[in-house]
Amino acid sequence: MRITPFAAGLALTAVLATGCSQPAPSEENGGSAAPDSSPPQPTASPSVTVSTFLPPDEATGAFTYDETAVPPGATSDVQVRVQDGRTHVQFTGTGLAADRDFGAHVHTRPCGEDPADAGPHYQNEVDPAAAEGEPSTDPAYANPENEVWLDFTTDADGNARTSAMVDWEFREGEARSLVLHERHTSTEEGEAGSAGDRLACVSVDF
Ligand SMILES: [Cu+2]
Repeated sequence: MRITPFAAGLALTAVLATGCSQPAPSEENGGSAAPDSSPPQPTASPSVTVSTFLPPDEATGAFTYDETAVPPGATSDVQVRVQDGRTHVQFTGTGLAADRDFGAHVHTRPCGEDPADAGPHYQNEVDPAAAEGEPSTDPAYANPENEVWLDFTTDADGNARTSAMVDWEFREGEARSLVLHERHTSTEEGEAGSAGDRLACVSVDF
């Protein structure tokens, strides 16, 4: 059987109909037909670490030390993107305690069964006064420009997304975890950078 002009016309109509099933720009923009004026997205693709929090005796990548604040099964998605000498870190959590404040920082060592295993905060310029067991509390060094702070508050469903941007890059192999703490991070002299107990930890090779 040969394809009649009529049949070809039907086929073309079907293709056009399929094309029209894509969301029209006016739907995406909430009814406005104005062109999208946002700048182009960065081309550097992020490195992504997705983990599920588990108790220390079962965990490999993501440890919970407080199962009320971070129940087993809660998830972590950490995305890191480096561009033009700047580093952008984004954390997305699900299944966490609802409507709760958390402190969060990038730490130097991988997580372990002991919350202390993650070591101190990663600092771009390392505080010369800090020592093993005596973390930096000098606001000149323990601040969100010299460290990566990702403090957040969960919503009513226990979800959160937070991000930070610093104008430097991690030294390779020296930033190995993201630690979640019991409260938002202090900025005061003598306790800058402290955020209470370590509730959970995600190993990330930043
Ligand atoms: Cu911390």
